[in-house]
Amino acid sequence: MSRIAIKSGGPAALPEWRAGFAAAAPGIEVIGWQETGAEQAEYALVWDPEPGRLAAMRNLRCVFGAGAGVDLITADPGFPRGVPLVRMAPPEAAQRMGEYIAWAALHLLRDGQRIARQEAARHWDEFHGRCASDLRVGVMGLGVMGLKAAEMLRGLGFAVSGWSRMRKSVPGMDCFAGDAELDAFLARTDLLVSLLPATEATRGILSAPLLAQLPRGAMLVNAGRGMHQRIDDILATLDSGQLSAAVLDVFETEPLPPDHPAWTHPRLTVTPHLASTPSRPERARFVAAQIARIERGEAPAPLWNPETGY
Ligand code: NDP
Ligand code: OXD
Repeated sequence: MSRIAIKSGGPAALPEWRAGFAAAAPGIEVIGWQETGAEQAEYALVWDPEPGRLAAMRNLRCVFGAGAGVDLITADPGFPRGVPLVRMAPPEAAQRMGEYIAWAALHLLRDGQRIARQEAARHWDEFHGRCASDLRVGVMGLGVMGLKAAEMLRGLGFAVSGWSRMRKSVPGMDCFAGDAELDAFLARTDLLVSLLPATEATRGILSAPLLAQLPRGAMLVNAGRGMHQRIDDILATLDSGQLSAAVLDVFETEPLPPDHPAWTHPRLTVTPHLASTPSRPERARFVAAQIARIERGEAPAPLWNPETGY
């Protein structure tokens, strides 16, 4: 029997993890992070392990990130580099992200904040806005999440382009690549969607100089990481009208402090890091399938790449 030690959701989440693994792979024993035997487990499923803790697990064969972004795991200077690190990627994760991005894009397109304000004031004003095909969406990051979001946005009729590190070829979509093509990508983007991973190259990328390259009145959605955005720049750019509206799901400090000005900005919609969290049974099924691959001698996927940092 294999053992998996879990640090995700705290002790209260353990019964659900246990039920998920019992259904997906009864041969895997689930051990809480603080329970006896956790240090001896062959597998770990973690969101934010304490520094040094994974390195102390001598039988460790594979680490599973509880999320797609594994930055809180790799931030540990003692992270055991020789052990494979698998990012969380059940099919439901990309689907959920696509749904969130589609919701955010439609919310911005149809001015959901104005609708909510009018409703609160019982004010009947039949305003009319743009159509999806009028809006050029640019997706930064064309990985598991970005490609699915782009596909779903195109299905809704948005004109979508994308930007990634290495060039992609996606039928029906203009694909830009690398720093050299960032300006051209931004210049044709009315709605910028950021689904980048947290790396040193992407830290603070959503700051005033980049936002200034968008057409005036452009809109922004960030569901990548809070470290990508300079929130003061975003608020100032909303005030100046360079950005007309934004939806942010992620923040440098989470939970966002109650007195943070982002909560009350009239053209900013804040969501509490909920863009895509697959259920525990969905994640248990995905991890169980990866463990089965490992135990058959096959490589799990998708693996975090220490060379690129994502
Ligand atoms: P992937 O690793 O699959 O994709 C990352 C994409 O970003 C790739 O297309 C990559 O380019 C591109 N990229 C990376 N660095 C650069 C760079 N310097 N310049 C241009 N492009 C770059 O990640 P996922 O799609 O699975 O997830 C993306 C992020 O979304 C996660 O890291 C996480 O932070 C966030 N996330 C947030 C969630 C939420 O609930 N808010 C839920 C899930 C994920 P290339 O293709 O060339 O390698
Ligand atoms: C993730 C997240 O990376 O939820 O999966 O942020």
